[in-house]
This record gives sequence, structure tokens and C-alpha cells, in this order.
Amino acid sequence: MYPLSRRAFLGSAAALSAAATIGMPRIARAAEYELKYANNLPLSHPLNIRAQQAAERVAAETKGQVEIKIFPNNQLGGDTDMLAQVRSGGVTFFTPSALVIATLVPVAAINAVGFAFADYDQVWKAMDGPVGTLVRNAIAKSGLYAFEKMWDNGFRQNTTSNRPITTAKDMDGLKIRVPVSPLSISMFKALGAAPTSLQFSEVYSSLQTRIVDAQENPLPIIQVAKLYEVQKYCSLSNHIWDGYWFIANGRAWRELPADLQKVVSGAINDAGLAQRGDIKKLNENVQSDLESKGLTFNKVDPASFRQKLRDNGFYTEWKGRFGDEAWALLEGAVGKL
Ligand code: X2X
Repeated sequence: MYPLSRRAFLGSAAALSAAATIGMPRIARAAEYELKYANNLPLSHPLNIRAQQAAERVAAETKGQVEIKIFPNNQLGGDTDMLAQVRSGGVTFFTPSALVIATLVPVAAINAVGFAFADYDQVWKAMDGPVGTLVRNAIAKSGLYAFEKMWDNGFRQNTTSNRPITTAKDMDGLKIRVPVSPLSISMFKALGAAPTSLQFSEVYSSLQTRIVDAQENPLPIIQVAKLYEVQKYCSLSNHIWDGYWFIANGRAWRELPADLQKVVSGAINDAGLAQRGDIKKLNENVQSDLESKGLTFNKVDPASFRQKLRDNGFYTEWKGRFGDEAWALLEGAVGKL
């Protein structure tokens, strides 16, 4: 499908003069560029709230020339489907997690190496700096365009229905859902668990029907997707920092005139920065909200997890897969792994 629909000039000119004749002050006409944006999150997540604001800003600043239409919550299919659509141009924009786009651009999973980032200072320094540049260049080589500012998903935490996870030993044999992500599968296997890759659209039902006993996601996702309804325990492991790349179909992006590109990227990057602030704010009270909804929390000492990953060769394997250059950039941001 062709991503940009340029309306016939003659059609709108005719409408304009007809309307002018009968003295209507404003004419409803379709935007010259109708850009579809698909994502996997409920409307209530800050990613969708800020994307909606960006769309409104773009409409205002381009005087209706560019319309961004949002398809949230897997309306157009799961992550794998949306990734295929943004590649083909069926949608113009998609926000895959780094874990998910790594199925196409392997080095994009570099930010998700287990227990790499200690805090958000390290995260944004790396992702707005050399690590992010490396990944954006790799995304560009795949024919997609990645906006400068990554959006926040958060630090991923384990939830379970059957037992709390306190040390790495508790991971043994755990049937856990992970995203469609080779790194996640490798990491949870190295921890001794039995991971299964499922798209996010399947997570709630697979927990409800006990196809899996556990999943891992940042707390704001557990909140907006109501995963607390089908999980009992939450172990604060902070095992992966995960973010969303706001990406565009490369051809659709190049076909947008430079002045419109400037408006769109300004709105999207600013919205991304604001969305980071929203997640930071949410993190202040999301735990108590989830506790009030019945989730039982425990803290986790990461030492036994790190040790198990080391013992099972996880870091050595992924250093090899990402390559020395990427690994050095990551260690430059977080210290020796
Ligand atoms: O699928 C997930 O777990 C989610 C929502 O965190 C991602 O997009 C990777």
C-alpha cells in the first residue's frame, strides 16, 4: 500500500471555490499527507497520550496538511505484524521496543543487556549519545528512519502467579513470557527459566489461561494493561532497561518535504522527551497503586542473577554477537560488565 495519499489538487480546488461561493468560512478537506502510526499499548499509556499531542501539534503547525492517525493497542496486529507494515509502508510510523526491532536490526538490543544500566542518568546519556547513534545508524541501514529521541518503556520487572522471585535460584524452570526477542530468550535461558516468546497482544490471555506463569515488564505497562488481574507477585529486578524507537518507513519519510519533516520530527522528539518525564512521574506512585490492586512486591538483589548470567556465558556470548565496537560503547556508559 502506498503510504502517503496526495489528494487530487483539482478536487480540493473545486471544493474550495464551491465553498467560497456559498460563503463558508472553513472547508473540511482531507490532509495532503495522511500518516498512520501503529503501536502496541493501551490509549492510557503516556506513549499514546504524548503521541496524540504530537499529532495535534503537527496538524496545527502544518495547517492540516499533515494528519497523523494513531492505531493504538495492537489494532493493526501484534508487534511482528506492525514491524512488517512499517517496512512495507502500510503504516508510516511504529514504535517497536528495542527488543522487538532487534529481530530486524540485531544491535538495537544493546540497551537490553541484563543488568547493564544502573539508573536513568546512564540510560539517557547512552541513548541520546553514542549508543543511540550507533543503533539509529543501524536502523537507517535497514531502510527505516529512527527519530533522535527514544521514548521510555522502563526498567523491566518480573511478575508471577505462583511464587515470588527473590534470588536467581527461583528462576529455575519458570514458565515465563518474554517479547519476540532473541536476547530475552537467551537471557532467561541463561537464568535457568523456560521462556516463551509471545507478542504483547497475547500476554494477558496467556497469563489468564496459565499457558505461562510469569511475564516481565515495566510497572507502568503492568498497570495500563491490567496484568495485576492475572499475576500475584512482582519482584523488582530491574533486569533490562527498555525503550521504544519511534520509527518511520524510510521511503515515506524521504517523500515528506523538508519543511514538513522538520515540523513532524520537532513534535515527535519533544513528545518523546515529555513522555520520559511522564514515566518518571508515574514511577513515583505506580507501585502503591499496584499494591492496592493486589500485587505483592519484593525487592531483588541483582548479584545472584548477574553471577548466573556470567557463569552461563551470557555476557561473553552477547559481546560476541554485538561486536567489540558496540560493546565498548555500552561499557563506556555503564562500566565493565
Ligand atoms: O511486549 C512487551 O512486553 C512490551 C510492551 O514491553 C514491549 O513492547 C516489548
